[in-house]
Amino acid sequence: MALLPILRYPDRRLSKVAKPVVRVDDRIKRLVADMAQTMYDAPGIGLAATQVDVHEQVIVIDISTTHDELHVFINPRIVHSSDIECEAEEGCLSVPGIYDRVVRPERVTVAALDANGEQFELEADGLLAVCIQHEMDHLLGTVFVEHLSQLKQARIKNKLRKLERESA
Ligand code: K1U
Ligand code: ZN
Repeated sequence: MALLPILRYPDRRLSKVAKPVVRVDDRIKRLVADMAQTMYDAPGIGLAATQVDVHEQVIVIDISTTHDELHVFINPRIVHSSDIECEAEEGCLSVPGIYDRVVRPERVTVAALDANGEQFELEADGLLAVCIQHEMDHLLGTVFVEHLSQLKQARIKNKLRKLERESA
């Protein structure tokens, strides 16, 4: 297994749209294992392949505190979203140190392939639903800060550029 470098917003590669996985083969299984290790190491509760510069539809999520409830979603599709929405605080490993509130459907049902290429469906609410939608946005080339106002986005970009200059 390997730790993969995570792209930082506003890297333009975060805007790429991921392609469907054609076959869940050894390459994809290795990618899943590396993404899980990278997520746990960060630490985070989710990671999309886009964030590690792989533009294929792969997501890993584990919202447990024990790191033993890994969800793998390959070629995920939202098959149902609730009309009721809720606002929750989000963070992102590609936007370190920035947290803000985003409004999304409260409950989603997602259909996907698992790490063995088997089809499954999962109904989620709470943090898992937020995280699934956040990671699926990454596969479409959207970072959560793009749900915020233009003013907030400009402030976040300035803050991250300043931090990058200071650490260079
Ligand atoms: O970068 C990512 O997409 C991962 C992101 C997932 C996420 C978090 C919160 C709301 C929506 C999506 C993170 O994991 S940010 C880090 C984080 O939230 C966290 C880190 C350690 C322990 C618990 C949470
Ligand atoms: Zn993210």
